[in-house]
Amino acid sequence: MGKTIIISNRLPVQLQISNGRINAVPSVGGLATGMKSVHSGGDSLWIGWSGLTDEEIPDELGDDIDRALAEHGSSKVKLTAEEVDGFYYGFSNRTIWPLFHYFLEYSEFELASWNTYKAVNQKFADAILEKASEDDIIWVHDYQLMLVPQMVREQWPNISIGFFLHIPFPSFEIFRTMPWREEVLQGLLGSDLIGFHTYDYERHFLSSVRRILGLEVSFNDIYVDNRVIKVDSFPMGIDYKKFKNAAEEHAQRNPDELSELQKRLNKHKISDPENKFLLSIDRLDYSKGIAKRLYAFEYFLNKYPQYKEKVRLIILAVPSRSNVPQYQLLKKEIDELVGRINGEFATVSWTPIWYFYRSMPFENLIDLYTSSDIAWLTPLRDGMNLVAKEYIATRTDKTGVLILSEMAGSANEMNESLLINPNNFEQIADSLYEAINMPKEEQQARNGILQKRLERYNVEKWANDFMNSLKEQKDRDAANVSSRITEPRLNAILEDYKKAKKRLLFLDYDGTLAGFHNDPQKAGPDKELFDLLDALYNQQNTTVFLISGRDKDTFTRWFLEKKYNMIVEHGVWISRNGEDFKLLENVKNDWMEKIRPVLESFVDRTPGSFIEEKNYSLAWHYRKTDPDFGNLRATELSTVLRSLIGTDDLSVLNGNKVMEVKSSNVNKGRAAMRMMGEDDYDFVFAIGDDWTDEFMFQELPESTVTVKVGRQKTAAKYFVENTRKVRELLNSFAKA
Ligand code: GDG
Repeated sequence: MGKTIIISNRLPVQLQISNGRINAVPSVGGLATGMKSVHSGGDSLWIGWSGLTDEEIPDELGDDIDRALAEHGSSKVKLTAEEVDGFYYGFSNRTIWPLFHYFLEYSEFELASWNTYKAVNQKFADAILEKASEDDIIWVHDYQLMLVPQMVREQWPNISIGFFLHIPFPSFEIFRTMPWREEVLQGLLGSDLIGFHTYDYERHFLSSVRRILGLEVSFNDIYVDNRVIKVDSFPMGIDYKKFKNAAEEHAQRNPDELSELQKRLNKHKISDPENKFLLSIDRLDYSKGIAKRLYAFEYFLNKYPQYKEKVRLIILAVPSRSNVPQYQLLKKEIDELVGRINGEFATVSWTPIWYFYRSMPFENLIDLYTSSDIAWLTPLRDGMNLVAKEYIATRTDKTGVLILSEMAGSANEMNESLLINPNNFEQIADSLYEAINMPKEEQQARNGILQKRLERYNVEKWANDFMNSLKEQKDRDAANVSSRITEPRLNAILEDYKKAKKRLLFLDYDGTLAGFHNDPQKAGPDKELFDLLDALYNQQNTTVFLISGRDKDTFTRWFLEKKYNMIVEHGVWISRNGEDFKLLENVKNDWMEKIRPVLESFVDRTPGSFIEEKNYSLAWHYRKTDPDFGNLRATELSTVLRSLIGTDDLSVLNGNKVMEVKSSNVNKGRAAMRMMGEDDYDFVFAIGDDWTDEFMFQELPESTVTVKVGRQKTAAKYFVENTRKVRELLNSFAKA
């Protein structure tokens, strides 16, 4: 087992240079704490940017910095000021951050910063390739590094990579506006496991993967060529004990041990015990909805004037990204709003808002959490929001009310709080009223449940769950790989092939010999395929059948003059040596008149779908429809058809983006078995990609070499990844 490598934009330590000496101080942020169980001992390495640009690091201190970082299991990626500008302040925070938080109007699509983002992601990937090895486990964090997984995968195909996104993943409608959406998705798909805070972000991501890349998704697995990528939600928790213990310790302090801030807070409490403190803590970021909260506070004071002089709003806005223009504008807006509201409502003995624009030490954070009767957190969008969880963890006597925006990821797990829509001032004002008047018992009942949950699913559990899931995914992959046609396995198959006296091959066409096309008529054979089939067809002692669900007219056009053996419409028709197609099965088609109008009504209601009419079957194709809508309609159609056909001799086949109605006595397995019975074959081979090919895999005898194209569940013995690999395999037969 290798090491664990963690990669994030920033390292979990801060560098301080004083008097030419370097000091590395561990950061106290949630991520750094959460990763403690993963990043410990000598078995892990954290790679990230140190926070100092190349220009800020004196040449002579380079080695000292590396040594200081190494003491904390960290290693730095060097970035110039220009790179930080384009990569961090540019693409990360002026494109991805606003877009992923639904602030479309703030998103800038600048080619130059995208290029810097790519180049810097490559630097991070290179740092991994330099410091890690292929048997290590890599965990990449957050939106600044979305291209890193694929960059590493290209060099190390078998490496285990997990990615966690700490911010929301937006709906497809938002994500699709980004010019480089394909590259970003491809970058992420270099991972084995992709984690999000909530199921909503997960399904938005899967929807983009299907719609933008057209990839096959089954539940939360994505199939990409030879890999299966798992997508899951892991709601991040907090270091519960740390906050609980700090609050307990805080409660036991002597008055003279209290911080200045706490002393001041207490003074106000004592002078007016009825007065309620409302607390708002966030980084100063437009996604946090601070300005809107101020407007809502004004609305509340007007709606419930009896609370003038009875409530006080404490706002801690932590400076953030202050060289991005949007943040400067926001700061100005908030400064002015606080001034205006205080000006409007203040009395000689009361200032409604206390506003702090700074970062406070941990101790003061605890002062604020423990002193506030209500935590009022109303982000417009927030990946998770840890402040909400921290507030609850510090409420040692279980009192206190949390008012939380339903747009925060944490709202999913904090149902016992008062959930609000941050745009609904009426609801917010009423929730503040409810919070102020909530009986103590009710507060304690709600918080008791919340605390239990937060204590159990803490940040350590979050990190361990993610790592375990990543390891499981690798094991699952290894188990799957056991059915891959490896070099030795191929050699063994080829030996049998050569030794055989009579060989019989069944080759499915669409998705096997040729890739899919939105218009099935355009997916015709190419020169390379003809050459391959000619070579097989001309081989001694070899009978080759193209076996397909296609109609006979198309195959007549494509292949008849080649004289290949063909079975079409799943086994209704057969043609050998260039003869016209003959019926292989006795089938009826008088049912079509009844079923066609049903399919037509589905075509009318499902844009992009169409009917393919064959002699003895009707197929409803939906490859070109919206994937979710298509699947929904397919399920609906399946139910309608099943109730219609009842006990008739018809069956409904669910193929790859096609649903086909046909006689139930026809399928590829039955047809293949009939061909087998015609001679004494000692090497039988069947290959196909779709559900309809499973009939062959199931019905042909055990000794058959059955091969599935793709990684879906199958009765076949082996799999190959894609049509290119199919052709390689058949080429090796042709040369045997
Ligand atoms: C991103 C996502 C997601 C705040 N002020 C001070 C201070 N803090 C600490 C809090 C808390 C953290 O900062 C803030 O975390 P949040 O989760 O609330 O928000 P973001 O910084 O936007 O984090 C977010 C998170 O990543 C994790 O995945 O939840 O949605 O946006 O821990 O305690 N700490 C100190 N002084 C302060 O003034 N010491």
